[in-house]
Amino acid sequence: MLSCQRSQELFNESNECIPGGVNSPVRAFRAVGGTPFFVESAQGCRVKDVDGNDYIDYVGTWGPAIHGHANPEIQEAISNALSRGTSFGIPHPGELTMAETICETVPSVEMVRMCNSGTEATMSTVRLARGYTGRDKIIKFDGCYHGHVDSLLVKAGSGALTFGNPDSAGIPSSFAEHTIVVPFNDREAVRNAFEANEGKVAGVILEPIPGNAGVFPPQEGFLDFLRAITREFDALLIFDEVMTGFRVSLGGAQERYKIQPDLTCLGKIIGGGLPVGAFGGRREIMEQLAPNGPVYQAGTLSGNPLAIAAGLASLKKLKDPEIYVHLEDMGRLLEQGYRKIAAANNISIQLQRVGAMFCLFFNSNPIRNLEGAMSSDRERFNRYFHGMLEQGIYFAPSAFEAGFLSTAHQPKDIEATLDAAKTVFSKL
Ligand code: KE4
Repeated sequence: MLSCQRSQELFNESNECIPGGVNSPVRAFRAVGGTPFFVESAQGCRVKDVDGNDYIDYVGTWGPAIHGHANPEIQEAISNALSRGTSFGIPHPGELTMAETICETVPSVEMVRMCNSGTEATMSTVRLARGYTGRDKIIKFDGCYHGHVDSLLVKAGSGALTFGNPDSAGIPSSFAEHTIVVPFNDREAVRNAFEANEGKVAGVILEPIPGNAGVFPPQEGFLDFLRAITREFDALLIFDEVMTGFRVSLGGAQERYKIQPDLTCLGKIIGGGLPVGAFGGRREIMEQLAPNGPVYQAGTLSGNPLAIAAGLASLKKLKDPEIYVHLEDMGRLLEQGYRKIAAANNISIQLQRVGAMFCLFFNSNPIRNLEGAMSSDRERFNRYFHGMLEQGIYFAPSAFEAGFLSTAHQPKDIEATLDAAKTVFSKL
């Protein structure tokens, strides 16, 4: 049994002055039960908690840590930037370098604006799409999570879904009425939504590979269909690549699936672990942004020099193609191992993976949308989660999240994870 006395003490005290004791709901372990551990330090693919327990980490601070924790080159980049100041609110050369890097790397992006979170990025692209098209309605997919944006917290995934509350309180119905929600991978539902709202849809926003209700990849041709139907109805196609950007390939899902969206949202990996977001796309759309155009968007810390330095160091390392070969190799090793263990224990699982993002559903059917994800065995997942934690393996504390591999995960770490899974599955 893991000792968690200090974490428990810190959690009890935190609950007195932080809602739920956490600064982001999914960290609270509410879905899986128990008390979250408090981290002391992190290094490579491992995190250590305040009670001295050590875990192989498959959350990776929810995606940014693609090079593992405390990566020396990223730390050195931050340290060098730190010596020149922490924030200017004045243009600095790093912002140009970051913009050029994103434009050179993400196929559809001709111009980009930095911000401070994925939520800001998606919020801004929705406003920009509405400002550019003069239309109000947005189509999204149930189970997709685009941050805590008022108009997008409708049938959302991630923490909203985890707590069985995909629609948040505090959002006026006048906001939500402009948001049309359809099932992912459902072409007929998308066409019906467009035909029922002819001339009113500003854009379709999606996670090209949904990772906030577990992971369910787009079915063959679905993204091509969305590209075509948005053009047919003069609406914009918005890829929320906050999670998939630089994760599933250097150019993100749009490079992997060879689709050119009109706008792209980014975050996580491009900040190297520091607060960041970005959004970009076609020049004629981006030029609508203040100060050039009528769509206002701003941010005190946008383009922060420390986040830019950490992000550039992270992206520079990703230019080595061997990185994605390694991530794929580790992902395949994990996936194949889990399938063998589940079969040996006669347990039905769907291990759904695209490159270095994956999830485990306890389900006998492939998962293609939120309805499928919700039909999975959550109680069994929760027993699995705690069993693995006891064995020193940390996965996301929710059946409706993704797992992430990093370049710091080596075969020995995957083997240790599979050994733990053998023990846990035998008791599930
Ligand atoms: P942030 O505002 O949390 O930086 O990004 C929001 C966001 C936008 N789009 C996608 C596809 C995302 O996955 C996210 C945030 N992801 C969650 C994990 N599922 C962040 C973890 C959390 O909320 O604490």
